Amino acid sequence: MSAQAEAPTIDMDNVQPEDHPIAPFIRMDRMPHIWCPTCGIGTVVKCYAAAMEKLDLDPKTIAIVSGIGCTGRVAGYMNYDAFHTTHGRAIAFATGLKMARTELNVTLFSGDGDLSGIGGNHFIHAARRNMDLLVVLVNNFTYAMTGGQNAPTTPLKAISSTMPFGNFDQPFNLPHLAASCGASYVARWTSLHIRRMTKTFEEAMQRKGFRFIEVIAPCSTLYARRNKLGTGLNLMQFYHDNSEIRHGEDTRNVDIGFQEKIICGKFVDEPEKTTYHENMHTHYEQVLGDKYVPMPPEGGWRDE
Ligand SMILES: Cc1ncc(C[n+]2csc(CCOP(=O)(O)OP(=O)(O)O)c2C)c(N)n1
Ligand code: SF4
Ligand SMILES: [Mg+2]
Repeated sequence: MSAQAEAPTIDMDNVQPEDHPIAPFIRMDRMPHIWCPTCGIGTVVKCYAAAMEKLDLDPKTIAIVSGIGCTGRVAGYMNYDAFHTTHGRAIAFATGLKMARTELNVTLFSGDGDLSGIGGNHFIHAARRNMDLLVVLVNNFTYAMTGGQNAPTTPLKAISSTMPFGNFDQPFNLPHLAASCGASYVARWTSLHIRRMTKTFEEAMQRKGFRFIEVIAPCSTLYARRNKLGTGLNLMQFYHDNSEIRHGEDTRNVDIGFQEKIICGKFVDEPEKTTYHENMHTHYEQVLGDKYVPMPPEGGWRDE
């Protein structure tokens, strides 16, 4: 027998969708999904599922929340308790869920428009409170689902359906927005960084507080085509050639310019930073002493 184990052979003629390694994490009855070929949103789902496979957490302790948009569809495809909420209200909904069911590990997936446009106010306050939520924002530089309008993330000079002569409206630097408001974990990857993104999801799931992960994944159909950036493969090549990993970089330096270098990495990681719930309990214990009855009780409401 050779020292190296033989690789299992796959009978390609009889492979079923259910044989895919991430199938247990996906609602396979909802396939095919709505996303365009080469869209990066599916890659984000794949990386999250791969992280969940490694973590092997009790599915009953997981909840997924999304707003509205192409990215907002993620909640409907994940095989967990999931909530497809209204446009811009994913963080507000997730905050309420976490307040009532503290034992849940709540992950949000939503778009740049949903979370930083109409939902921007909820974003800054949840980060300020270090609310215990994992927020995955797919930044495709546009309002994709509604036709490629200018978003608060559209790079200067980029063309959108509402800025046909190029954008002059200063975009957000989202990692800096999150970090400056108080998020305890901030990272950015592109949809090319499959392994790093998966590891970041794995790590962030085990942290507490407001954890913000931005994934750059330009909409190939509306943003890339309109800006003549080529196919999905060209976008991957661009990320390959123009991403620079700078862990711990000051978030003031991670702005994104049109077709300019994309700074990626883990920028903030403060595992000891206290969360909203911890601050609340500490405060009431101090001011009320024995009279304080934590609600919900420690460990949450869950009954087996
Ligand atoms: C209150 C409200 N306003 C507007 C809309 C229309 N709408 C649906 S999705 C969307 C934009 C979504 O953009 P983004 O969050 O970036 O998601 P993407 O489609 O780019 O993934 C808008 C404006 C809506 N559904 N509800
Ligand atoms: S329109 Fe853009 S963001 Fe939406 S699925 Fe297609 S490529 Fe993805
Ligand atoms: Mg978008």
